Amino acid sequence: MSETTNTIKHVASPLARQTLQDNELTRPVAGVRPIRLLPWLQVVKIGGRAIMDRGAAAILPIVDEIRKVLPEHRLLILTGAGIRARHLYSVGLDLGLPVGSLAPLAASEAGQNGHILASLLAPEGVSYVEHPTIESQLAIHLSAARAVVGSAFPPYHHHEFPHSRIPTHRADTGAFLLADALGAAGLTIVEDVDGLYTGDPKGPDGEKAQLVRETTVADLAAHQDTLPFDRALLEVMATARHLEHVQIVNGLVPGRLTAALRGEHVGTIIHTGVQAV
Ligand code: GWN
Ligand code: ATP
Repeated sequence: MSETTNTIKHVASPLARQTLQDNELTRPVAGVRPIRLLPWLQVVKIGGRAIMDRGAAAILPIVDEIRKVLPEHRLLILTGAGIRARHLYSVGLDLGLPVGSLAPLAASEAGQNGHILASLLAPEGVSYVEHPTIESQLAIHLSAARAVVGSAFPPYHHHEFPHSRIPTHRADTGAFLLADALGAAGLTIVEDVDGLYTGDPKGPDGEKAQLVRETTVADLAAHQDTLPFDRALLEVMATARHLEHVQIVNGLVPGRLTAALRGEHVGTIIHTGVQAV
């Protein structure tokens, strides 16, 4: 063996000699808070079913609102999948397709909604950017434009967890994972209701449902009723690294998104499990 080979074989690394399974051992190296990649970024998730499926009546006012806030904020706007994905789930499930086949098909519907929204914002210099571009070239795109649009759906594809027949990691979860990974300044989830209620306000007992102005992810873990977002969002919020809260707002009420981006409390604020590490 030559000297050179020996040197290469003995690359010094504090993690080389220990299992990566033991948090106690890895903490000195892995326990530091990650850096914020884009600390000035505001992420906005636009509901597929709540906003995009309603067509012009809901989309055009939101486009107008986004246009007006562009001088104040740099935005990553992410769209959900909506009704076409639900139709796809029902056809796919009827045919027995596995969840890993349904996930990318549903994701493509979120992308389509993003393309629609980006087209309407094109005069402002806004474009749809692909998943790989978000991954590696978001900074340069946001240096050229005040905002870009992308798909909120996380590209788990055939890696989607098989514990449910319907993909568990959908657009709300994808938007949060991305915003937290980027170390963004905030995430606003735009729905068609004023926020999170004690039960579905549009359900059979809707009139009994009360708006929850502020809550924590820990309290919501015990919430047995339906939610206006993917349940998996609670899991990822519990392990957040940067985002201290998200706000859910009603995108059908003009001005709510603008107010939320300015830090006003106009919907439901959910505090995450973020803590100093
Ligand atoms: O197609 O609308 O990105 O940004 O999860 O993968 O299923 O793809 O499988 O860069 O990589 O349909 O083709 O499609 O929505 O996701 O994109 O137009 O490989 O720009 O090619 O991670 O957009 O698309 O659906 O987001 O959510 O070509 Mo689409 Mo989506 Mo485009 Mo993307 Mo998936 Mo790519 Mo991807 Mo696939
Ligand atoms: P996607 O982007 O994935 O297409 P979305 O975010 O547009 O979805 P939905 O998944 O339809 O929207 O979620 C919003 C709906 O959730 C509301 O219109 C409301 O009827 C329903 N909902 C269910 N439970 C609740 C709850 N506890 N509080 C508020 N809304 C609820």
